Amino acid sequence: MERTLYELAGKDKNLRFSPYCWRIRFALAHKDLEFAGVPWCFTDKAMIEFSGQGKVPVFVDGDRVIHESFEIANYLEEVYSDHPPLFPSGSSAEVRFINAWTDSIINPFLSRMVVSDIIKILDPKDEAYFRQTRETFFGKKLEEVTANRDQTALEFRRALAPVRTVLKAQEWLGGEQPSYADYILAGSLMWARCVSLFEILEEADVVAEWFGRVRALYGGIGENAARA
Ligand SMILES: N[C@@H](CCC(=O)N[C@@H](CS)C(=O)NCC(=O)O)C(=O)O
Repeated sequence: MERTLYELAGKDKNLRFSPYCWRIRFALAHKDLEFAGVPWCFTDKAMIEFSGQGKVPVFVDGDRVIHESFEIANYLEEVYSDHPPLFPSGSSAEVRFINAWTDSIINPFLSRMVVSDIIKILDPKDEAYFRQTRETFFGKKLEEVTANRDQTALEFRRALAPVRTVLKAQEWLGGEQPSYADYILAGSLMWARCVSLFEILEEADVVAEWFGRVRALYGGIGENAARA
């Protein structure tokens, strides 16, 4: 069966940088499922019109079309139940919290550190759209949003305290093996890593060490990913 993942890309079509698409990249690798990754730009709305909405990831599996990363992960778990589990406890219910925490706390921190770098890696056709929508959202210029990023990085690292606590007790957020919980947070960190050279984590941090372990999984798909 043919599987396709529509993924956000920059002017370099190999540079795939959406946090939500990275979650699904890792999830598909975990399940050992082959797929074609189709590069998509913010202004390519018509390309994914068939999904009934305007955001990626969009995952097509034969005649099934799914959007929303968490829904895609649930779909993969249900349909490919004989492949390694993304939710080893048998339910995605608790992981929904990590998804919500990452989206509502971690992603805004990351955005305040790297949003002005994103515009530099975009396909030129996306630049005006990105600047206009994001500057309306923040109520200021992108460059002003990241102006205090050294300070933001300190606050961000403090916000990772619960992750640090867990990783001091176990190797992965999923326990003894990586699970979708790992891919949620690592997907967001991949976003920052792919678009910016700004150091969001200190090297000696257990979170940085864990992120290195996630990047090394599945032949190093994270480690070897195209970067700015
Ligand atoms: N809750 C969605 C979020 C998807 C999302 O926001 N995707 C961004 C790319 S990172 C997007 O497609 N944005 C389109 C736009 O801003 O026009 C998920 O988890 O899949």
